[in-house]
Formats: sequence, C-alpha cells, structure tokens
Amino acid sequence: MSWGAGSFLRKAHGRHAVRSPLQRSPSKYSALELVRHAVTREEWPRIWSERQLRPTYDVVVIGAGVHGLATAYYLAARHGIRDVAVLERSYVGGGGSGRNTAIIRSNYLTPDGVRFYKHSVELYRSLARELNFNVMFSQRGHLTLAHNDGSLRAMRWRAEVNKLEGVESEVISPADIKELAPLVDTSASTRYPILGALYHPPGGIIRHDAVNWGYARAAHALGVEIHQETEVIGISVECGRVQGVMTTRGQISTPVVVNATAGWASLVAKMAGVRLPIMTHPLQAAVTEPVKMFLRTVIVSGSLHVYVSQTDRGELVFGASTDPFASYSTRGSLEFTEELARHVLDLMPAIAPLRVLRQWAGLCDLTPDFSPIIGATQVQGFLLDVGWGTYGFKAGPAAGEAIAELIANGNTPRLIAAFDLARFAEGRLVNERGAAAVGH
Ligand code: PYC
Repeated sequence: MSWGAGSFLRKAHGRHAVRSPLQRSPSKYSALELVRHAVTREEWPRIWSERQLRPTYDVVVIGAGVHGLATAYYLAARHGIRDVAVLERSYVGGGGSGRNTAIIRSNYLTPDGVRFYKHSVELYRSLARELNFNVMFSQRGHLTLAHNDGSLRAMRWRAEVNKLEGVESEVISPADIKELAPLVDTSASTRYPILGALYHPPGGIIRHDAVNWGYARAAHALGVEIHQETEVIGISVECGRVQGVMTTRGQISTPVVVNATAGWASLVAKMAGVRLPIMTHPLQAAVTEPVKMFLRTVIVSGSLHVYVSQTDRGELVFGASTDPFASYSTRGSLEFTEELARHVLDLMPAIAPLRVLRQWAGLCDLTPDFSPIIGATQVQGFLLDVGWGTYGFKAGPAAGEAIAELIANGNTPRLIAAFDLARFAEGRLVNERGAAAVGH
C-alpha cells in the first residue's frame, strides 16, 4: 500500500539540506577505550541526553521500546531522516521491551511469519557490530517440547515450513532432547511424558536492555531526540491526515506519527480515530537466584504453559501463558508463581531447591490471528507497528527497519505486506497461534 509519504520526504530532505546536522559519532566501545578509561579515570559519556522538546518534527514515534527506537535508528541511519522525536510516557525500555523473557527465534508456522522473523534474527545477529554495543545475543538453540500427538504433528508442520523458508528446524526424539538438556525429565513415567521436540538451533536469548540502550544511543548520535516522561494524550487529524500530537509537555506538529506502543496500542490508535482488533492481557515472568550453568538451550512447553532459559549470569528466567483476563495491570500474582513452580518441576524435578528472586508482568496486545498489525492506516501519516502479542521483542529490528522504509519511500515493504490492518475486514488472517510459546 502506498500512502504518499514520498511527497513528505522530498520536503523533509530539502529542509535537512539547510539545517546543520546533529550527527556526531558516539564514543567508541573497544578494548583500547576500556584501557584508556581505566588509566585516565575519564568518565564514560552518557549514552543519550535530554534535549528540549520542540514544536515540530518530521516524524514522531510513540513508544521508546525496541520497535520505536529501531524505527528512529533506521530512519536516521538508512534514510537520513533525523528530525525525529521518540516520545515515551515512562523510560526507555520501560514497557514490554524491558519486561520480556528475551527469547529470539524464527520457527513460526506461516511462511509470512517465518520470513519476517528470519530477517529479524539476521538483524539481531549483526546488531552488536552495527550499534557498537554488546547485546549479548547467544544462539544456543531452542526446543519446543511435544507432550501429545497433536503437538508433534504441529511441530512437523512447522519444521517443514521453516525448512522451505531456509530456517533451521527439525523434530527430534526424547533421547536427543536429553543430550541437549540433561536435567529435563524425558522418562516415560513422568506426569506429562515428552514425545519429541521441535529443535531450532538459531534460536536463543539476548540482553534486552542492551538492545534498547544500543538503539537509543545510536539513534541519539544521529540526531534523533528521545523524550522520556512525555505522554501522548491526543492525536490531531484533519481532512484524513495526521497533523500532530498533544503531549503532557505540549503540542507537536508533524506529518508522520508512528504508533510503536505495546499494551496501550489500541488506546493510542483510538486517539487518531483508528479502531484496532486488540485485547490486552498481562504476561508474567520470574527469575531465580543465579546458579552454575546447566541449561544451554531455551526450553518451551506449550502444554505445561512454561518456558525457561538460563542467562549468562546463571539465573533461570521463566515465563508462562498470558493471564486469562484482559487488564492493564503489570503486577505479579501468587497464583502465577505457584502454577509456574508446579509445571517447571514436572519438567525438571532436580531444580526444586532453587529460589525465585523476582517476578513481574508486561502487557501483550493480542490480535485475533496472533500476527501483528503493521503499516499504513486510513489516516494519512498515521502508521502502526502494534499487536505483537507475545512475539514483540523478537520482531523489533525487522519491524523498525520496515516502518522506516515505508516512511522514507511511501511503499509498504513486501516483508510486512501480509500484516496490514485491512486483513481483518477482508478475511486474510495470518494465523500464528500454533507458533505461540505457550497457550493464550
Ligand atoms: O514466542 O518465544 C516466544 C515467547 C517467549 C515468551 C513469550 N513469547
């Protein structure tokens, strides 16, 4: 879909030609610099700084999570569009981007989904180099366990689609699982015997805060402004075109607004008069005390509603299914911890002595087909990068890159064409429910 951004861009580039560019190199992170700072005791510069909120920008991005920051970074880095403000009601990475369980994978079910997440994994692979920021991406393999014939069938299907799209995935036996994850109980006598698993070697974990900070630092160095504690409370639209946003710190006029929020996506869209088929549910997670490394792969059990990985610091990070009611609450619950412990111990009885340190919740915007809504809307200049459900963090780089391209060129990139808002009215659903880590 084309939405006429080309004309906006010609204007924007003209203005950039006369404006002095804010671009400057961020301080380089290298072994040499580390030694120099140790010797000189010179302080490291802040990775981004506050700037005065201005009354106009070429592009306003709502949400300073991985999606919003990646969009701003790619706009500046790939398209030279630097007059960009990222507005955040709380702090950088304070929403889903700092609350997820940091699992990266591309073993989806639909060809559109697999292609999209495959590209996102590729961008994640080169992100540390691109941003000069250690995002600690560790492709340590990802196992989705099957406890019944139906799950095994779905995994064979996913493996075939993955292979056709060039993504490494295969169904493996309980004996192979035992080799990859010795503490998982693969015996036939366990309560929910494991029949096999979908093994996805490129899957893994990342340090999610580092991804947010790395994008923020790189975008800021290119001239992008990041405004924390700046909540959007209104979006003005005239004659079908976006005109600007009202914030808790004043009004901004702009021809392009990107809704890159999670948890509040439908409420933000409503400000522009755009209705979204989204229900918001909390998703809880927890982390244990650190222990010596014993679990290399990421383990997911949809039937037991649990996924677990071990960080490089040694903590186990757990998650479950979304809470069974719509809510904007980010509080943890005792029920969650009890259920989680029960299911985790069904899988790995040996970890019973481990203590939980912390639990928290994030918000997931669930669409009817468990695929995102990304692209243009009926309001010219109002773009969506929303509805990621429980898949949002994995998608950030590819979504940000695609939205930046849409803004710069005015055409919807092929990679996101299937995820348009119109599909719900036109019956073109992209059903990714079967690729969910756990039930919803
Ligand atoms: O889809 O891999 C996933 C996932 C993990 C946690 C929430 N979703």
